[in-house]
Amino acid sequence: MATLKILIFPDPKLRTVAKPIKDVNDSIRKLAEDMLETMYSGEGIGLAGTQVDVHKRIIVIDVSNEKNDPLVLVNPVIKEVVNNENKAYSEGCLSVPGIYEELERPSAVEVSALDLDGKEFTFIAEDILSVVIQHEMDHLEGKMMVDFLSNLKREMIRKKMAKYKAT
Ligand code: QAP
Ligand code: CO
Repeated sequence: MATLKILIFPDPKLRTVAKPIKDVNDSIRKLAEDMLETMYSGEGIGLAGTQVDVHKRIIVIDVSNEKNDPLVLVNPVIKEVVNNENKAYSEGCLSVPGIYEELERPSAVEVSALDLDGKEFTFIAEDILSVVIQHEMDHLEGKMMVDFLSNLKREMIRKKMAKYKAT
């Protein structure tokens, strides 16, 4: 296993739209392992390929308290917003370290994806899992949580990140 370098906002590479994975092979399984290790070592609960400069449609998540329940989604799709009620969550991002902002998103979504055997599975995600999946799927579209904030807030975060990078 290996930890991967995480791109930090406003790196333009974070704006890349990720490509579908055609074949879930050993190199994808290795990538998933490395992404999980990178996420765990950064004390994250979600990470998208985009964030480690691999522009393929893969995300890894673990919202368990014990950090022993990894979830890998290949080519994830939101099939349906199950609950049109929006819910506010304080979101963070490994690509925007030290910043947490309250955002509103649909509170439940039906998701389908491939697992690491290339098999399709479908489930309903609620609560924090729903938020993290939507957040990580935005990364695959080159979209980030800072895009939902005011220009002023985004500019402040840009300055903080310049300082962070200098450390
Ligand atoms: C997305 O983000 C998420 O600032 C995943 O200093 C997070 O794992 C969606 C992290 C929360 C909804 C709620 C952030 C680690 C991890 C930081 C993460 C930091 C260290 C963020
Ligand atoms: Co993020």
